[in-house]
Amino acid sequence: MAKEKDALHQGSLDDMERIKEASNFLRGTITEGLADPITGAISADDNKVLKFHGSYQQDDRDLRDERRRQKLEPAYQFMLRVRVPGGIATPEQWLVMGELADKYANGTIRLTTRQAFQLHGILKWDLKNTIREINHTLMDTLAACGDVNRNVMCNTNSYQSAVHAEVQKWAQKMSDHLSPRTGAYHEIWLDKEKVVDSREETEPIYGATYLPRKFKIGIAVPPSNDIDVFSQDLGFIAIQEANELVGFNVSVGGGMGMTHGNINTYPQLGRVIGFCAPDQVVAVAEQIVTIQRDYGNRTDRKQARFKYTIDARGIDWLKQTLHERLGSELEEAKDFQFKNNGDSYGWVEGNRKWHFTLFIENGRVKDTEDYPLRTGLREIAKIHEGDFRLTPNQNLVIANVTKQRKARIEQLIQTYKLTNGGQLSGLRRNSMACVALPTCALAMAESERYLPSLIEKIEAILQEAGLHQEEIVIRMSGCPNGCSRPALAEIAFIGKGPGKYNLYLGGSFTGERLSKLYRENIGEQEILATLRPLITRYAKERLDGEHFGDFVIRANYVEAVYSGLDFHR
Ligand code: SRM
Ligand code: SF4
Repeated sequence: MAKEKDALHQGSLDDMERIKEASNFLRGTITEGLADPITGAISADDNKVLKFHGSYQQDDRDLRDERRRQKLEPAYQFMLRVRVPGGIATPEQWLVMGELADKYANGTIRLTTRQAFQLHGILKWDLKNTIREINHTLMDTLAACGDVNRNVMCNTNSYQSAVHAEVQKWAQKMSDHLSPRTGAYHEIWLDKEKVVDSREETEPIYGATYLPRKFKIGIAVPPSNDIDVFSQDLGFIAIQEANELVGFNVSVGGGMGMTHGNINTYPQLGRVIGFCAPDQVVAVAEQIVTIQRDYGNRTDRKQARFKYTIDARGIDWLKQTLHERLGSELEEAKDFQFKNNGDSYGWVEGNRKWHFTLFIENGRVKDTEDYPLRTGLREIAKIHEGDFRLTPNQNLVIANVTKQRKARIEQLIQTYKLTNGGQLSGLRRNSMACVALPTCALAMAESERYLPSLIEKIEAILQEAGLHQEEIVIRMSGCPNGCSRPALAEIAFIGKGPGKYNLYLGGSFTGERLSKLYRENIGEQEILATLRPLITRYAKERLDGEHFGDFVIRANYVEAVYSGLDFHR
């Protein structure tokens, strides 16, 4: 243990550290808990270990009061997150996710803000079968959650150029390299025999107590910052010269989470510390992860993310430690330019194939009476010979469609009236909301179920101002954990209580600046009354090409924030 660590992190270890240590490389007593017929839940400790296996125990919060009245235990159910590195899934995998959603979950598929699948509402008795069936499709849920490296994000458009495709491969390599090595997953879910005595098991990168906190990596390919590279603990920015990938700028210490009222917690932007060649990228990732493993705060989980490790010790300390561990120095960072952090919709041609990006409101794939989205996508998956790409903005690309197959897919898009982003307002096209109620245990307010109707009301204001097609990034999170990355949005809402939100303004269209608190604890009427004059003035006074987030700063509504340390000032 390093000396500096002792000096900075006094106090007893967080209870989660005990749980990890006692779990015997993520086994805990999950198997026993799953077999217990008395309750639909598992123990509190196992629930924490279960996260490393990609699942959270939840209860339907819509039913909580009624069940309490009836003296029943909460309606326990499990959320399952399926890792999809870089967001690429085959049509077969898509079809299986749909089948599992019907068979075991709530009939919907959720595309997440980190390009993964989620199923909600799985009962304890069905969890094992669901994971097994996911495994049969060559996907897994290991390390989708927990104190490990999560789903590695990557620009979805690997068809755009050879560089995009190469970058995707590095994302996969990093993901594989940083996957936990424990046999627990196979033993618990796949009934695999113990290949080694679990007492002799090792985790070469993580060790027995894994990381102090979750860890996130993403690779952006400019000019698109679709993965919000500066929100990642570790971000890579692909640098091209003469259409060749020459390497990556390395960004460290981004993160979105905070706690209301606790100014020691804050969203932070990643900082670019240098440049590495492509074949160094896995080593850089490993060393950064081990630095966080060794120096991250294990006494206080609210201070345990990598951003706080860096902010406590300084960026120069990090660079020096990284250089020592790598045995070489990063080169000076290279120039790059981002143009946006959203998706563009509709058909594009690339690499002699066609690709259709479909807007999926808040990533929820379900059928409603007037919008049979799930059925439409299922019918497409049945005939699709390419693949599906889950975007970092909760949308979907029907990718790698041959010229011959395009007409049939287009016909299905028309038959099921699958919404082409182009028909929507610029605000909706750039919107994201986290899951929140009824499944998220941490939600303080609605998000996914509310943002669409709020946008409708803001759209009316935009329409009056002649700005219906203006691209504005709007995001909502049901609590300050920031799962929809609201601190990077031009207009952001963070849940404070039922029907009440803090309104933040001033993020940039490219995801390179944090937003700032503008109004606290306001409901819908006040939200609309607050936004109306801003939007009207923006329509009249904006400069040529000026984005809304830039305008609210120039017009002095909020200050520009480039460091999380200034977020609460
Ligand atoms: Fe998240 C916790 C959903 C992306 C920051 N997040 C949760 C939990 C598991 C709630 C819980 O701990 O009980 C939510 C489950 C809700 C549900 O019912 O499904 C949840 N997070 C999600 C997803 C599904 C939101 C979505 O609408 O897509 C995203 C899944 C991503 C994935 O596939 O891996 C999701 N979460 C994010 C992001 C965005 C990102 O990673 O790009 C963030 C902000 C970036 C970051 O990590 O700093 C994020 N989630 C959090 C945090 C705050 C962490 C912190 O630093 O304080 C928590 C709470 C925690 O970890 O204690 C959290
Ligand atoms: Fe839940 Fe909060 Fe994340 Fe929304 S931001 S999914 S409410 S933890």
